This record gives sequence, structure tokens and C-alpha cells, in this order.
Amino acid sequence: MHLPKAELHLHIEGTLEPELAFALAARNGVDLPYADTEELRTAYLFDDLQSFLDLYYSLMAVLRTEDDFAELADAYLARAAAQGVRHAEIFFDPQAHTDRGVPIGTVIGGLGRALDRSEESHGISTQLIMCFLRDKSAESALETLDAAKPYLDRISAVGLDSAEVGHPPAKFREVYAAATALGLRKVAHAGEEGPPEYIREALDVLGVERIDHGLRCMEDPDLVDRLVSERIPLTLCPLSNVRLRAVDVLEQHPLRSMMDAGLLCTVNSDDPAYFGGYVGDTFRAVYEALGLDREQLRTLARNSFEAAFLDHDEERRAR
Ligand code: ES4
Ligand code: ZN
Repeated sequence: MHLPKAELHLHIEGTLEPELAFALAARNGVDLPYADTEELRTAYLFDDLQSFLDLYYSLMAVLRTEDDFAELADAYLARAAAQGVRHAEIFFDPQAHTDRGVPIGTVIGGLGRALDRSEESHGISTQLIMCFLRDKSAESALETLDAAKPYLDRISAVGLDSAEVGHPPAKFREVYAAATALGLRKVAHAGEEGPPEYIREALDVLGVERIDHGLRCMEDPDLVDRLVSERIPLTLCPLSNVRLRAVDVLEQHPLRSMMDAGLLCTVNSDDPAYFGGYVGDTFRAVYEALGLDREQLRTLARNSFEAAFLDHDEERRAR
């Protein structure tokens, strides 16, 4: 679907298509435990968030040089442009790279090179959101924030991702306070597999401006009222929810009732190489499965610009 839109929930490592994974593996002399792209695609059948994350982290072994990260980001931006994306706020997971010996400067340098060319090459304005892996310690997140200090002019916001249950937002209170002091904006994954209480904590303890996923708010009517009245955006990822079995089938996704409840919903692709579609494909899929009308699609596109970290001039240019 080619409606102009912003993408606000996109893990750049989750755009690693099997073909590029094999090309980078060959270039970098990395052995992949799959015979070919076909066999790798069959590994993309997940039971839950953890089984996805295991594959997601293991495939990152092919990403080693600045060129690799630049190529990854450029390939995503080209696909996104073809599906109407005008602005993208892109997550990256520095710890997933620094833990295997790739310096944070290599990661940010490579991504930054692709992002610097993006408006000219693809007509997409971009921002970077640095995510902390919540199944690692708060100390490790603080070290990552510290290591990112030379690159802060390239980073708009911090986020929180990876295995949610058992790693509540409050674990990262100090990290988010430090990020605030550095002038960074804040988002966090909450209510994907974790309970509604994690959404409250992300708002109250971390001070986030936007909730990534937030699906499980629907179990808590008082929380829904609050999200509506404070106009807190939710970056929903319906295809991800189906693949990771947060919902059984797309036809049962609560997007429609969430919009009807007055929530500021956006639709995003999360990890499109793994979950079966980029954001335009996702718009089309919810349009078909949930019987949304054109006006609701336009609302979702409008919401994506309202929820973006753009000022008014930038927003007008992007739309
Ligand atoms: C993620 Cl779908 C999802 N949830 C949490 N963390 C993630 N990292 C990449 N994709
Ligand atoms: Zn995500």
C-alpha cells in the first residue's frame, strides 16, 4: 500500500533478508548452519518471542563491517520507499554487536552512512533509536549509553527491546534518567508479551513518550482510558503479533477495537524479513483481514506522522 506514511517500529537487524545474510556470510567468511536461503526461510517458523530472538541474534554474526551495516540499512530504505515510507525512526541493538566484538562506532558509522544518503536516494527522512537489550543488565545498558556518547548527534532516542517477561521497565530507571539528562527522547517495548503493568511502568518510571506494541493494554480499561486521554502513541506490529503468536490469526488482531477505543494506533513492520512483510504489506494485510475502510487506513497513516519525533516543519515536508 503506497499511502505516504512514517515507520516508527522497525529493527534494522530485522530487515536482514536470507539472500543478504548469505551474501554477507560469504564475504566475511562466516559459516551459516543452513544449506541455502530456502532452508533458512524454513527456520523462520517461531513459537514465541524467545524462539524468534534466538535466530535473530544468531544471524547477526554475518554483520561485521561498516559496509555491511550500510548495505543492510540501504536495502531496507529502498524497500520502504517502494511502499510509501517517507520517514523512518529506526531501532538498532548495539549490544548485539558489541558483545561479539563489533565496535559501536562501526555499527553507527555504517548505519549513519546509509541514513545520510536516504533523503536524496530514497526520499525518506530518518532518525536512529538506540535500544537496550532488557534481558541484559542495567549496568550493561549504562556502559552502552556511555560508549554512544561520541555519536549522540546521530541518535534521537533510546528504546528497550528483547525478551520482555521478567525484565520490567523499572530495571532501567537509572539508564533512562541518564538518557534524559543527555537530551535523548524515550520509547520502550511494553505489553507485547508482558502485562499491562509494564506499560504503566514504562510511562511512570521511564517517562517514555511512545509505547512499542502496547497490545496488552486492552486487558486494562483504566490504562486504555489513560493512553487515550494522554494521547500516547502505540506502535503496533500486527504481522509480528501473528508470527510470534501474541494473537492466533490476523483476523483476531485487536487493532480495530483499539482504534475504536480512541487509541493513537500506528501500524509498523517490526522485523519485516522475519515476519512476512514490510509496512505497506502490513497495511494491506490489516485492510484485508480486519475489513478496515480507506478512511481508517488514512487515519493510521496520519497517526504515524503525529506520533513521529518530527517538528511541525519536518512533518509537513514528510507527509
Ligand atoms: C523484537 Cl518483536 C521484538 N520484540 C522485542 N524485541 C525485539 N527485537 C527485535 N524484534
Ligand atoms: Zn519490536
